[in-house]
Amino acid sequence: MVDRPNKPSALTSTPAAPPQAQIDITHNHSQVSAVLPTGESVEVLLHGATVVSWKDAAGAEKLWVSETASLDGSAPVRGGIPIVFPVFGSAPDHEPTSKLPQHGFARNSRWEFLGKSTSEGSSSSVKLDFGLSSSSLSEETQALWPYKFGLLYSVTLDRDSLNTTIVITNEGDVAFDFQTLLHTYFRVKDITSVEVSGLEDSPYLDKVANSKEETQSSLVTFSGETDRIYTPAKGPKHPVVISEGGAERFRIVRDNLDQVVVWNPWVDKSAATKDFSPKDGWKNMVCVEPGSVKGWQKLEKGDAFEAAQSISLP
Ligand code: TA6
Repeated sequence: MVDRPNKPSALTSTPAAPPQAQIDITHNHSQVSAVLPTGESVEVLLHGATVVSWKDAAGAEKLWVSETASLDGSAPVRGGIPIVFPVFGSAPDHEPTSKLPQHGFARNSRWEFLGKSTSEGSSSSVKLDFGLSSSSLSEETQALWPYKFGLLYSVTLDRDSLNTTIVITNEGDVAFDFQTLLHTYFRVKDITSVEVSGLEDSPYLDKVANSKEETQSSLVTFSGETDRIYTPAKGPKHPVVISEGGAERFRIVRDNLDQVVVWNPWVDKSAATKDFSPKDGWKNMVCVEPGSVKGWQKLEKGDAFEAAQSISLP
C-alpha cells in the first residue's frame, strides 16, 4: 500500500459531541428548567407555561416575579412572562370572551411539556415546547369559550437572548376571534432611570387617562402609574429598547404582534394588588408586552396564527 504524505493518524476516538443543555423536570413535574453549558438558564412553570426565571451566565435574573406570586398553580403568576389568550384585559362588549377572566385562561391553565430540541450540533441554544388544547381545559372554561383550539408555545434560550413563540391553531369547525399578548415583567434596578425607545411618534391608548388617544413624542420615562397600549409606528421589526441610566438593558423585536403594552403599577396599584410584593417592587420592574390586542384576530377553521417576541441582551 502506498503511504500518502500527511496521512491523518487513525482517530483514537470519535470527536466528542458539543456539550448540550441540561434539561430537568422538577417540583413534582410542575416546572421545566434548562441550563446551557455556558451557565445561562430558564425556568418554566407548566402552570400557564409561565417563564418564571431567565438568568445570564453570571446568574443575574432578568425577569421580575413577585415574592408572593402563586407558583403552585392556584392563580396566574404575578411576574415572569404570563401568556395572555384569548382576550387581553376584559372585554364585556365582546360576547364570546365576555365571561372569561381578565387576560383569558391560558396563563391560568396547566400546560403540557412537549419536549426540547437543540439546534443541530450547537450547544448554544435550547428550545422547550409546551402545549395547551381546548380538550385540556376544565369543563367550566370550555363552557365559557366553546371553541376547539391548540396552542404551541416555544421558549428558546440562547446565550444572549430569549425568544418566546406562540402558535395558535383553530382545530374546530367554526372561526373564532382572539387577542394574545406576552406579558413580560422585566427586572430593572430603578424604574425612575428607565427609558423605553422605539415607540417615538407612535399612537397609544392611555389607560390611566380613560384610554385617551395620545401620540408618543419621545422616549417613554416613568414618574407615575403607566399603562399604555402602543401601536409602534415603525412596525414589529423595529426594536423596542429598555435602557437604564443610559445603558441598554433589553432589546425586543416582534413577529406578528402589532401592539406593545407598557405598564408600571407604581405605588397605589402595587399596594392594591394582593400578590404584588414587596410593595415597593414597582421600583424594580417594567412590563413591556408585545401583543395583538387592538381589535380581534379572526382565525378560520384549520388556520394557524404564529407570533413571537425575541429579547436580546446587550
Ligand atoms: O398589561 C397591563 C395590564 O393590562 C394592566 O392594566 C394591569 O391590569 C396588568 O395588566 C396586570 O393584570 P393582572 O390581571 O395580571 O393583574
